[in-house]
Amino acid sequence: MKMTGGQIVCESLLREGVEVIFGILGGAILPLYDTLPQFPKLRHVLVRHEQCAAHAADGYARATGRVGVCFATSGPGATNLVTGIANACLDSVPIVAITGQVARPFIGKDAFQEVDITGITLPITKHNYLVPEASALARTVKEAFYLARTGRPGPVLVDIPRDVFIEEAEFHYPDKVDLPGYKPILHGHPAQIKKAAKLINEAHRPVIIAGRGVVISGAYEKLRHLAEVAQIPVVTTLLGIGCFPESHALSFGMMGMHGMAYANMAINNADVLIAIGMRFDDRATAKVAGFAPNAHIIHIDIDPAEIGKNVRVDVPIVGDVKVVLEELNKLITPVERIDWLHQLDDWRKEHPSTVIKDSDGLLPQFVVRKIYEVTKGEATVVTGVGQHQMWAAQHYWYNRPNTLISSGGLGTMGFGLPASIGVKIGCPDATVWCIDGDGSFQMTMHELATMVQEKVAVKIAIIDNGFLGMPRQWQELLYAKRYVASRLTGPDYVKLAEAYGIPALKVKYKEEVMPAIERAMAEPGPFLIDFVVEPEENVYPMVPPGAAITEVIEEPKARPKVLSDSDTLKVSNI
Ligand SMILES: Cc1ncc(C[n+]2csc(CCOP(=O)(O)OP(=O)(O)O)c2C)c(N)n1
Repeated sequence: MKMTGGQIVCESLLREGVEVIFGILGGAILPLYDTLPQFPKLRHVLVRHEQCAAHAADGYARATGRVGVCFATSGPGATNLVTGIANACLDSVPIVAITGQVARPFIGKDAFQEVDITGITLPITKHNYLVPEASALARTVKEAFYLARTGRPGPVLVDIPRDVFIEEAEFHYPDKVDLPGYKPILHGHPAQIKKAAKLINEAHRPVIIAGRGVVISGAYEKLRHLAEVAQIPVVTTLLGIGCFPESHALSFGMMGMHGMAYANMAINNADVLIAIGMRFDDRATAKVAGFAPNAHIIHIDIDPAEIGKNVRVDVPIVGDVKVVLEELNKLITPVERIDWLHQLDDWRKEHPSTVIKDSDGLLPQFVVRKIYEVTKGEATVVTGVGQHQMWAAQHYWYNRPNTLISSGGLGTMGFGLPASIGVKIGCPDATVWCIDGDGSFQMTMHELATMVQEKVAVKIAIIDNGFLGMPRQWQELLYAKRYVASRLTGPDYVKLAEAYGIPALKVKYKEEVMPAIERAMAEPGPFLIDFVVEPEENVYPMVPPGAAITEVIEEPKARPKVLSDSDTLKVSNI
């Protein structure tokens, strides 16, 4: 059957099970938009900035486990996607970005709105394509989705010249892809799995570090089996949060720069570390030289490029986490580890890390905890980047995968609001809270309009400290309180929300917190709360940059009045 290029793209998207596209139109991609009404099963969500189309597709993909899709026109539309694509790349999120390009005769002529988007996105996509003719479209879309979701997932960009959308070609959707150079390894090497099992069975102080790979491969049950049978404590990376229930007795919280002190101590004292679907990011490991000095390290990851990249590994296992754990679990002997688990519990008591101190003022941690209480831990929390992101990770406890959705690798301020739109559209029955910083929110707050137009019932909590808080904290602790360019004003967020048609409240006092959250929950549509919190509250524990994972600054008993360069770092070795 003959179809136009635009029709082929839409039909191919339907064949891939796509239901939602986030995007903004423009000249080069108009012919594709013109065909959309012929495909009513494809819902198009008009965002207000293409970066947010990519973030919404990203949030949708993380929350649903499906591939997120975004559209943008050539030139500025395509370049606006770049941050969102890089964000998805660093967090291994499967998205397919379709961009319009200038028509073929204009390519290379610096035509109006021409940029080399395949060149620009080469290092931040898993793969990208410039499609030369309509007859190549179906195969290309098929490959793009296959590449995005298989192996280590990631973003794929398909750039399509305007005249290719108009050109006609025979439509044939391939059953399978033929990519000879691309064969993700799913099964771990049996000899390596045996070695790993021996190490685990002989270990005295083993620790599991679980990362986003566990979430991606859906290996929660296998992970839980391993932990329970071998009685191994589980710590997670930021993006691994929720892959192991945080209410479980073997859960020892998030590790790393703002992780639980006791999680870092567990790692430092481990004799065997089982790192599963994580990549030893520097925010997780802190100074590599001081990382787990006494441990044999087993590293299971689907991407061979991650093995040995950041830390030395004794037993590398390349494969899909779920498939490898299935095999590994067969070789694990049940054991009791009373001493090790007691020791960890003692450390947890000595360094509790999530106690919220008494304060007359409104503390951000208190706000997060109250959202946890009102939502009974059942919400999906989406964050921006900064202190509030860490408080959302520390003070809300997650028992299900994909319930904390946050920008880990790229650390993209502005991710929260658009990603929460994608999450809510992907999971309409979920209660979705966007816990955002006032700085992060101001980067993408125009997406309130998208929320209203598309009737997306996200609840928004702005942790309004009047600062770009995380760099301010660094300035306080590392730059003797020289607050250069970190003070931040903002609009009246209540009036702003109301101008968009969203009901909103400002909260300044502790007593107002619960009623406001309850009011937001009772509202059928979106709701915004501006929580005006203590401006100079810090995130603890904190491993200062350059320090080892156990060189932790814990919550000080009292804030020093004046900090000088020499006494800024009160680091204690734990
Ligand atoms: C796009 C982008 N620009 C700059 C930064 C550097 N940065 C990290 S956190 C932060 C401040 C975040 O402020 P806010 O959203 O208000 O959150 P808070 O730390 O106050 O909770 C900045 C500027 C970043 N991560 N992303």
